[in-house]
Amino acid sequence: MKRLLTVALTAMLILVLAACGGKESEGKSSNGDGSDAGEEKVIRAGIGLNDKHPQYKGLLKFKEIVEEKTDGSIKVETFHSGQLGDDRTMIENLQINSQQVVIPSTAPMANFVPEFSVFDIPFLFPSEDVADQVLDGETGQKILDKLEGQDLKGLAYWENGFRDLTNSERAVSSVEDFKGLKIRTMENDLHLDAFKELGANPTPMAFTELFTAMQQGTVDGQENPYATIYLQKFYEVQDHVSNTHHIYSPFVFLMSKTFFDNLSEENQKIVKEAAEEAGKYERKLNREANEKYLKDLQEEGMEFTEITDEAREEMKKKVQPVVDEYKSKIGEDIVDEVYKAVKEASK
Ligand code: KDG
Repeated sequence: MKRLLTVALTAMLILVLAACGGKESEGKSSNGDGSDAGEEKVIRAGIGLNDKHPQYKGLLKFKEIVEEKTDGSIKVETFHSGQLGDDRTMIENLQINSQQVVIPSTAPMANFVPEFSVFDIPFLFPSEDVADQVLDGETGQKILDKLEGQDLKGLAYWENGFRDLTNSERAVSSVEDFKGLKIRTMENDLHLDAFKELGANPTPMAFTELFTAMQQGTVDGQENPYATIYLQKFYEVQDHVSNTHHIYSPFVFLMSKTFFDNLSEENQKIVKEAAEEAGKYERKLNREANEKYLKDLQEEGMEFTEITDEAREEMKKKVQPVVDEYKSKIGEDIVDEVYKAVKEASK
């Protein structure tokens, strides 16, 4: 009798262990039958911007679609304002699957996949429409695919937008006015070198540290789209805004590759399509926001300086040596391919 009991207990133990062990490492779906049925999964999704920003509204849309289409078997927990860390930290969280989604700008992504800097070449995209065509096209996908080697899955491109300069020192209307301005840039060498070439004194810094740095005067200024400048209340610590539109910043919707690979094909399709659909929604909200907020910034007392086409052309010429230098660092082929795609899409 005792022997029988031992055998039964051992068998049950093996069964339980097999069931637990398989959950994480087995790859495609835990039930081995291609479905995740009965298995609840949680996506922890974090961003750097606050809950007023179109990026967060887009994330709530992603949550809504995923939870609806999976009948709640995949839950999405959302965190804003850098609650899970700055962009670099959150990207590293994805690599160890302690977080499952983050949506950073392409600029900090270049520290993980250098080719992402191609999208941060100053004055590359003439419009949002051209950017959409290139990013959602073959070239955009080719660069997303390079993330696999970093244990990251790129599911879609969202929009941060055209970046404009603000500062607390003086109105900036030409290259000369950049001279000696202490500008915070994102953690991206191309951004840093471009602002150095313009004569400014740039500092790379995480977004989570930016407001305090401006408040304490550690930096004189920064550059972001109007929606971010307004919704993050930068007008409380900045006096001047110029429509430099010097770089179009895409966001990249990233997922942990381990988490993605552990989903059934059906759920992989759902999260991919949800990221794309919510991305289109976010872009629309973001463009309406950027339209609206320049006026609101002026109502909050910021002085707006219109950059003339000549002055913008002067800036473009001034940073060209840096762009030429980065062509080889990013990869000649991919840079040529993106310029060709921009030309094509601009027709
Ligand atoms: O959530 C995204 C932000 O963390 C960041 O990418 C915003 O454009 C940005 C910046 O200036 O850091």
